[in-house]
Amino acid sequence: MVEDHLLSGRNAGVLTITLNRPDRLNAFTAAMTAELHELLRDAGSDPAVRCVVVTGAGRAFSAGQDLQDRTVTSDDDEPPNLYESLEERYNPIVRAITAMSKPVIAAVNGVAAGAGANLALACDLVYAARSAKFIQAFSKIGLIPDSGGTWTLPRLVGSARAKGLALLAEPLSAEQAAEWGMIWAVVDDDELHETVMTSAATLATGPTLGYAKLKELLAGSYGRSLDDQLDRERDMQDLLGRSADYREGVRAFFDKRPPNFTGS
Ligand code: T3D
Repeated sequence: MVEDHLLSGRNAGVLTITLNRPDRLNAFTAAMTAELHELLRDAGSDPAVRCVVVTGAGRAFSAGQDLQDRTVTSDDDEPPNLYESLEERYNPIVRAITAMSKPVIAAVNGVAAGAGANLALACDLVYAARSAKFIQAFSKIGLIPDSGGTWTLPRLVGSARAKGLALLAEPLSAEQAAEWGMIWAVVDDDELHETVMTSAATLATGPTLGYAKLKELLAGSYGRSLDDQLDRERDMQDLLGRSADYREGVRAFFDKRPPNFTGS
């Protein structure tokens, strides 16, 4: 049974998913990635979920792929099918996070290595505990950053730093990651949970439709000209200007009270 390798709980519109194999630093088995994908997909289509938090149990966020599931130690071993592993396991998770029409927060409680690091970086907001580290561990085992790493890293930190991280596979401290703009914030270890849950509560009561359109616009912006992007901002704003949340936000402003957004 994989269920206890992933814990999930919902409270006031926030779905929290906890990677829970602490003795293996929450390394991913095939069953875990399948279940994580299913949870994310379900969260995406459940209107009662308005924010998702992903975190890890124990001292790690995740050490990436479980290397004990890879039998490559003898020359006679058949190579594992990594095409299939990315196509069917990791890529769908990254797509589910980035395409989800609601915010996804990574609460990086400890070391995040390999796919563990890049799944965290695919999230919309990344908070890290001060003791956490990010490691593009791939080159140590002859691989390249996957789970979107070769796309996400240069966009977050620029090409020079992306190359350094990927080539050298050295641990990057949470503080350095925040300084480089790779993550949103670093907080003291004992404040991580509360800080993340406060943000999650804000997002879960925010204008969910607006957040969805924001994610869509930002994600697509890299491949577009400013001219094209201006047109799309115009179209999105036109749509959001007709939403219940816009009406409520403006009313609340004049009533001098907090808005009661429904996400529609
Ligand atoms: O294969 C595919 O499907 C392709 C997709 C690939 C995606 C990937 O993620 S590839 C990258 C895989 N991950 C790694 O290469 C990271 C390997 N782990 C480490 O480098 C280190 O463990 C860490 C830097 C993350 C943490 O170091 P440290 O010193 O804090 O802990 P440790 O002692 O190395 O690990 C603690 C235990 O967890 C240890 O087990 P033991 O000796 O106590 O029985 C260690 O073997 C185990 N562990 C850590 N990472 C993994 C793991 N077991 C299996 N798979 C792991 N990835």
